[in-house]
Amino acid sequence: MLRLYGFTVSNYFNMVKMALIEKGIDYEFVDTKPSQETEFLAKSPMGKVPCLETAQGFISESDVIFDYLEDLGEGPSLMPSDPFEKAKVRELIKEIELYIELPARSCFAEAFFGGTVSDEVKEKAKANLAKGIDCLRRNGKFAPYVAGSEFTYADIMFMYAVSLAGACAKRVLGVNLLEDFPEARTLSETLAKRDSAVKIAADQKA
Ligand SMILES: N[C@@H](CCC(=O)N[C@@H](CS)C(=O)NCC(=O)O)C(=O)O
Repeated sequence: MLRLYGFTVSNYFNMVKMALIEKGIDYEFVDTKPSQETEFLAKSPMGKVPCLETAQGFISESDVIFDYLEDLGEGPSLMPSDPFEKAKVRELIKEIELYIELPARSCFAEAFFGGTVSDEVKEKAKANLAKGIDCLRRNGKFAPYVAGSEFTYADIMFMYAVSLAGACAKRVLGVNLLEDFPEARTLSETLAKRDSAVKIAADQKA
């Protein structure tokens, strides 16, 4: 059986967990924090979570794990089969991670962990987040899902990256990221009602 390493408040862990639940793939949860210990680095080369243990070895990086799960061919497909549409899903995943999740993450220490970040970092994050949100506004379809009419891995990335970025931006930057973006707010609400998201939220609370 697959084993998923991570912890319940990690947004990336929850992305992979959502994919597994949506596809109905059984897995074992291994409660694990990121670590630079040699033993964990042998499993996850950057010491990050999530990582997935398979019969053949470990895989890290959430979008790569998505591709692996899809290639297993189990459960409903969360990726279009058309090469162009597939590329558009991957494009959105990458844009949301690089241009929304990561700039927000630079302020996570202050938003969620009782630390502080410099004004310089905040200014940079604010400018980059504005660009990332504009990119999503231009490239997202919201019809009703982010890549079009079907629920895909891009929605999973959207669900756990944009919501956390929004919470972080509100706390640290005093910015309402989705203020002028009703399509994104509606999608967030729709996704939060999925059985998988409800279960993940309950596990997080517990
Ligand atoms: N690009 C990675 C990011 C994973 C990530 O940043 N995970 C966080 C937890 S939410 C982590 O392990 N942070 C520890 C670190 O950066 O060393 C992925 O797609 O899985």
